[in-house]
Amino acid sequence: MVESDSVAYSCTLNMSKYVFYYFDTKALGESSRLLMAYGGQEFEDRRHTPEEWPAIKPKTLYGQVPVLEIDGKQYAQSLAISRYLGRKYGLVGDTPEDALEIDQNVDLLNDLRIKAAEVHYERDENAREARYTKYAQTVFPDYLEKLNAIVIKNNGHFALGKLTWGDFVLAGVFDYLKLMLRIPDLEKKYPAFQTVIDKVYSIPKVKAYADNAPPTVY
Ligand SMILES: N[C@@H](CCC(=O)N[C@@H](CS)C(=O)NCC(=O)O)C(=O)O
Repeated sequence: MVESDSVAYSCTLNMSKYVFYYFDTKALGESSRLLMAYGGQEFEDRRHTPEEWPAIKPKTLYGQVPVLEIDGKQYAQSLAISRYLGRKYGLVGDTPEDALEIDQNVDLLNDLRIKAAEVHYERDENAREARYTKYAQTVFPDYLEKLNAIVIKNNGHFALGKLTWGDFVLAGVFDYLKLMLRIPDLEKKYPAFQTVIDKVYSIPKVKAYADNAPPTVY
């Protein structure tokens, strides 16, 4: 391969166009945004307003966001997208069992997220408050204790004792979890979680993205 060929090849490799569709929140979208920042992947960060959403929804793959569009093809499901980016950037460990360990921990966190969402998005106020009281006494503490133990065992990471895409999922969804769990000082109650968040946000490319991202509550 002559030098001019190799330049043309590397340009072709880097030319994929990434567009990320989500709302103007971190919630289920931030882990993928953080991972793209980590990987140095330029992406168009489309943040839809609730008013725009009804017109966008039918054009998305499964009627939901986040969606990552790569060269015009859409991919859905927040964790699948983050796992894909993790694999792309060498953040899935070295063996299938490593990848399994990350997946199991991410799925545990996602189970908690789904339980919290069951409460948060319940429209009937009485049902919502009754379920919150029940889950806050039993379900939430049990998940939080397990997740906390995982991070302590992994030296301030979410799996494998080192940086993986799981760390980005925990860091990205944390503010959303705090809101839905109604625990604004969650990181004070479980300082291990803050360690994961700090490790992710102190990576220079991630920090540069976060410093320039629109501020959002969750
Ligand atoms: N399992 C999906 C859930 C996606 C999801 O619930 N997206 C919400 C926003 S967080 C959404 O698109 N809501 C608008 C709607 O369903 O119309 C994922 O992880 O990506």
